[in-house]
Amino acid sequence: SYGPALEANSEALDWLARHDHSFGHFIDGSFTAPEALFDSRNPATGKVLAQVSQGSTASIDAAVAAARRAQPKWARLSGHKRAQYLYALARLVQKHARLLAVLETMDNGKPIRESRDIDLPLVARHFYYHAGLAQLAPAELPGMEPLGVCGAVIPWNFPLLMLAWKVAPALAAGNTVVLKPAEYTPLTALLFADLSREAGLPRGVLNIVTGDGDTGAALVAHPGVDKIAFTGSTAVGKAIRRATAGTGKALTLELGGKSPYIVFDDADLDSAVEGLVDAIWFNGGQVCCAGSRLLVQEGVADRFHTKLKRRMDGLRIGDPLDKCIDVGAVVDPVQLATITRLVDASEGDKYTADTPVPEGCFYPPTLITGLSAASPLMQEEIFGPVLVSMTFRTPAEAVELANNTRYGLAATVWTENVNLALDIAPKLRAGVVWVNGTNMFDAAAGFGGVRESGFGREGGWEGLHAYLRPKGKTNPLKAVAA
Ligand code: TXE
Repeated sequence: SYGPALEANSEALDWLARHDHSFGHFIDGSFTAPEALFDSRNPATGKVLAQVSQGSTASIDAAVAAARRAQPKWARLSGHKRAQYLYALARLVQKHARLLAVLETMDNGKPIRESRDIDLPLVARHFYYHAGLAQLAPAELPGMEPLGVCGAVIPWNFPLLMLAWKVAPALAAGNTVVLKPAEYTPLTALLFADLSREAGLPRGVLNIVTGDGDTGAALVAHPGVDKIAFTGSTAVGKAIRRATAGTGKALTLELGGKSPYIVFDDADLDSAVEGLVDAIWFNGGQVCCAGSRLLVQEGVADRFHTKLKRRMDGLRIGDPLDKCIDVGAVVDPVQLATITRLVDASEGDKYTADTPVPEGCFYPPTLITGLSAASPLMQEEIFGPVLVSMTFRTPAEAVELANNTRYGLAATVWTENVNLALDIAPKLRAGVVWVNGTNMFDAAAGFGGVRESGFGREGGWEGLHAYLRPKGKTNPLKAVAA
């Protein structure tokens, strides 16, 4: 299957070659000389795609300084003018969608079907939507001003989409940005930097500094940063909250999850199985809101598990550039080792999909049953293609089990009984509840968690509010008195 895949690759390989497979940071509108290079690999092949720079405190200083210089002028532009830049970015994402999708798949290991049909369209949609908000905001939100310089620290599971979630609203609201991509997947952000030049984005408005957690920590600690937007692990999110406590920095956190997927006995079981494939095997389960905890009503549990196993056996795992592949590579051997360790340590009954698994950084779709509600795999994020399952008897028990973790990102409910769905949805502690469907995203719908899944919303007007602050110009009491 590598034949056509390699051909599809050539545009991405050309782009890497144009940069000599070696990248500095993108600061003040151009790439800096590379510093302290480290490898970015294709997890499916283990091959080095390019080398990128480990950002030092000095590079963060330079990026923040550039963002500070650019911010007042960017904020003074009319919303209409800022929208023109965001529309230009959206159109360039569409124009280069194939190149971006292939590069994303090569850097991350996700199936090309997903990067091409899901990630890239959502990225473009995010920029289009926020171009609209940029135009409307001055009239709709009078008296609001941008925060200033926003630092964005993003994860590797949706590298370009997470960039879009942070960059589009920040720029729409009149902020400038310093973005730190994840160390496993920096390449599409660097390609996006190239596109931002093509769009004519004024220099300093978007800056990208690559590197690991130390680079992220330097950005978080920088006194010239007014807000941090973070998506990643709960542990790092908590560390960032501690690091920003006692400063005036604004903060939004989108963290981990152990989202319940609840199937009632009256559900359309075949559709619920299909939904579950999306919930836990989309992006190999490396999704913050993955429906990783199946709760299935006792009466249909055996039937549902049988159907599910049959469907698991049909999943095709392998070369992510092959259009027929359902499950690609795990992002990095470190993550693969974590998944393996967690599953091997678990006492449950394990079912492994009866499907060929290539050598290398791949993990088979796995179902684990027979765990207690308190067991580590029921409580903690695995972030891999591993589903845990429990049964329940009553709706009340389903709600209790669903809420029995420290997280609260998403929840999914399958039932043909609309009254039941409407009754339990408000009782589920989650930022979003999907009914008879799953993984439904749109730029207009604010996404985010409760409890240890974080706070703040991304998308919609509420997402824009996270990049603005009110500035009182008149005393409303006086205005009333007059
Ligand atoms: O995440 P990290 P990792 C979860 C998932 C996964 C686990 C570990 O369970 O198995 O986290 O993944 C930067 N200050 N999620 O280690 O470390 C880092 O460089 C500032 C869920 O990759 O949280 C990267 O850019 N920044 C999640 C980003 O934080 C720091 C997606 C995320 O990396 C930093 C990813 C620090 N001290 C992992 N330390 C989701 N919610 O979708 C690291 N970083």
